[in-house]
Amino acid sequence: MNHLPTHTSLALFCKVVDNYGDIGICWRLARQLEQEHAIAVTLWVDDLRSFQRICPQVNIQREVQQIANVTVRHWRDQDGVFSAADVADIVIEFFACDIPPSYIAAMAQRTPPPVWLNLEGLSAEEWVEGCHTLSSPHPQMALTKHFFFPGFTDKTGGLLLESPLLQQRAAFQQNPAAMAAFLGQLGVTPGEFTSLKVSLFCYPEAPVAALFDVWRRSDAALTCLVPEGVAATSVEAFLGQAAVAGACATREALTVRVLPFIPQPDYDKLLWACDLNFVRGEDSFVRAQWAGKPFIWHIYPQDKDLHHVKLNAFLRRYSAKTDSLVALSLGWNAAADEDADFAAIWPSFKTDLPKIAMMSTDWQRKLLANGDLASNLLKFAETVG
Ligand code: TRH
Repeated sequence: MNHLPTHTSLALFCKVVDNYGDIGICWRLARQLEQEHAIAVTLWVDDLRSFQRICPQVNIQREVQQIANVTVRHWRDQDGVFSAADVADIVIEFFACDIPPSYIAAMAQRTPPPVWLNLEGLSAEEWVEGCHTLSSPHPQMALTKHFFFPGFTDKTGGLLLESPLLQQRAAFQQNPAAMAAFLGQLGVTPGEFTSLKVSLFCYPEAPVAALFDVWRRSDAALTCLVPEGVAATSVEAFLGQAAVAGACATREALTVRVLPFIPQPDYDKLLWACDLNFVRGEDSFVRAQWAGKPFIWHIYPQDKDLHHVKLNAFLRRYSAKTDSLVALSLGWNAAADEDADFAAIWPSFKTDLPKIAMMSTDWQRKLLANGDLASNLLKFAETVG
């Protein structure tokens, strides 16, 4: 086994393809590597504006800035010129993004060459275990890249989890006054606090209007908290006004309240404070699993419905025995054989909520046994020479 140098440096390249997930994951990983493993991290980001939405300290005008002890560099283009001295001990490209050619050439000139990893997207599919840590030699240069896959088993890299997160969550959830104060700052009233609280984060295709119809006719009050810009068409139709932060309306049993898009740590608190979370993509999906609350996943849509395969792979691992959860998940993602009948699915799902909450705790125990992604990644980097 090789050893990483005492003051290990790491460059993480992040291209923001769409939305906030890519930068959300990279920023989380960068902070954790710095804070918990004393790694000198440089995060290269092409889209500072998206980064600023989840991390308000970002100054979109600056080429280089320090945030939470991480060096953040604006990755403008592929034309940068680099020498071996610029190259970090560990180089990570997120989700197969192309790092600048001159940086790769400088990597080949460095002695020793850096550990080069491609951090892949999360999937519960079985093939992931076979591809995790596979190597790919560069066709021309004396460099080898390794694939590193997050995942749900001990044959993958695990999931991102900061060491203090679960303790912070438990302290927050055991303190109803803190939860009420947090939601109060977002405009939630004491009456809404005692209703069934549901956070809603999804892609535009989600059948939000259909679910709103069912929730309106519920026998108990339900408050849906939705960040500004999410499911805007259905939210506006329900509100009868623009879905700007602070907008709110109650119709029959359902209150819909629009929240501002909040910084990442606050988004965790929102997940911890709600009784049910609708999440999407990768990062909020993982955070919902650490929140220990029931959640429904809206998966990022892919061509030829490839995402349905991924959704089913996850459901098989997570919830195969809870029919209402499977039915709601498939219906929410338009992945069922027939059109989903939410009026039938919702009541049984609601009845199953306590059982699903207990299942979340068991699930967490399984995930914890896999270790966390940042630690697993560094352990692997030590073995690569
Ligand atoms: O933004 P997303 O749709 O990202 C997705 C996925 O990462 C997907 O895998 C990728 O291929 C695609 O983009 C292009 O959803 P995700 O992954 O949940 O990321 C959202 C981030 O935004 C997450 O870090 C949580 C954060 N967030 C806040 O910080 N504040 C908020 O108010 C909300 C709603 C989210």
